[in-house]
Amino acid sequence: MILNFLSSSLLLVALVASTSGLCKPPGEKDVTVTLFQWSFDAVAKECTDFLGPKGYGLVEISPPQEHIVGKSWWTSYQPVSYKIAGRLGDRAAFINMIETCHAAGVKVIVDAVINHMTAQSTGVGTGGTTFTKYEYPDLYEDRDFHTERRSIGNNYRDRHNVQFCQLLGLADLDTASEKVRTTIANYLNDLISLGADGFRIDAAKHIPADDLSAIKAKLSNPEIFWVSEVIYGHKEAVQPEEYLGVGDVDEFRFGRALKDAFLKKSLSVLQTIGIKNGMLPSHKARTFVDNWDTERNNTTLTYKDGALYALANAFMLAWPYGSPNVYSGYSFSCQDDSPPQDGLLGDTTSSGNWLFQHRWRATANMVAFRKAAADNPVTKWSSKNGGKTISFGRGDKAFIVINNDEKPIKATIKTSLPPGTYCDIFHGDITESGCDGESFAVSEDGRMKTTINAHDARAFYR
Ligand code: ARE
Repeated sequence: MILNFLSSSLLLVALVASTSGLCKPPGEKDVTVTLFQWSFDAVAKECTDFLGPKGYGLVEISPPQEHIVGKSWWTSYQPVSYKIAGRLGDRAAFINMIETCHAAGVKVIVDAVINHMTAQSTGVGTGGTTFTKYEYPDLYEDRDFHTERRSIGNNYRDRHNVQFCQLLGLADLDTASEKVRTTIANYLNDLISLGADGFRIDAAKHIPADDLSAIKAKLSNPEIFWVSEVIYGHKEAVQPEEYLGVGDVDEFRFGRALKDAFLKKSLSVLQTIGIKNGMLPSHKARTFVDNWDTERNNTTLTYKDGALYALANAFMLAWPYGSPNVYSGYSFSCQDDSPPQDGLLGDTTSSGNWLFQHRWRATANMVAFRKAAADNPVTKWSSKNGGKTISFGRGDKAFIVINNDEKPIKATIKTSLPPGTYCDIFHGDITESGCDGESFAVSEDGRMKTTINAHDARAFYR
């Protein structure tokens, strides 16, 4: 029994080690933050004030291009032209954001909406461009769109339907066409010329992977970081794995599995998450607890789950699978609620409904934990209390204990850390004068005595 346990632990450690640290986003820091619908000016300020100092490596921004006019956030997913002229800021603000973020050591990933244009029969975009659903001046005309002009609806089991019909009724670009490919590549090349470090490809599932490869091959930097949004669906015709040849892929199963584990209160299943359950290979997977779609469709935990949400983010950042993307959005009561833009533009300390999840102390400090853990494998995994309390180390560099029980737990834990005193960064910061929270001692034999509150954690690194 003990031998069995030991050999399965060793196998797990070997698997984690072999699937991590191969080919990550650009730069040595792999944690992204998505600042959903933040203005370029606000992103720039955040890069300097917070993201750089806290060690975030990349920031993903919402679509920058001209889009349909309207209050809801999702207007930015209906492009009218590829001018940088949406609600987030103009070209000058975009350039300033990239320069400022780069100076702070933060790379910029742009959300690229290239599967479709709008669903409106006619209109004038945020940048003043007049369009009809199938005519966009200097970009596209009727023949550049797929001719089956019906909606995909809910039929995701038919590949043709998914890739040649219209997502949500949006005019679907014919990405097999050389002209369309070149037009899209020109847009992405323009962003690269302004300093963009990578792209999130919106609705990638609806563009054949070969078409995306052909577009990527036309880029001035065909090796640029690229992550395809391909939502996993059981028995669907188009699967995320098809897109691994183009770049990284968003792993939606990860966030769903976290929700399942934290709500069912047994975290023991997390011992193999990303490893044994058919998820994408670690070096190609982008992980996240939620994004703007999943927080609205209840498939993942969200800010509304409070402590559980913070614990899930901590687990994601501590676990050596994929490249984590911390989501940061705003509170909403209706799905379509528009972003509280004005509050953020004027002053990033005023909040409106902005949530600043990436600034939550525990989450922000876990970015440094991840950096310290580097490529060290999982060690000293333990699941106790009926799976409600787990702990694990990342070699002798970092250690975390998560208690998802309704009540506090007092424990003497065998850690992976060398003897010494460690600051609990889940609650405190390491400052120049030391730890401004609680510190705990690790004895000669690696044990630590501590109490972990209900739905809480303690985390340490060196
Ligand atoms: C809005 C209105 C619609 C209207 C449309 C056109 O809400 O009622 O028909 O405009 O007038 C976002 C919003 C949409 C919005 C759209 C355009 O979420 O509500 O539509 O912008 O303004 C599929 C795709 C996946 C996509 C999701 C939403 O595969 O790529 O649908 N996600 C991205 C973005 C979204 C964005 C778009 C794409 C469009 O992240 O924010 O839409 O650019 C299963 C399948 C999934 C499928 C999912 C939902 O899980 O596996 O593949 O996701 O169902 O249908």
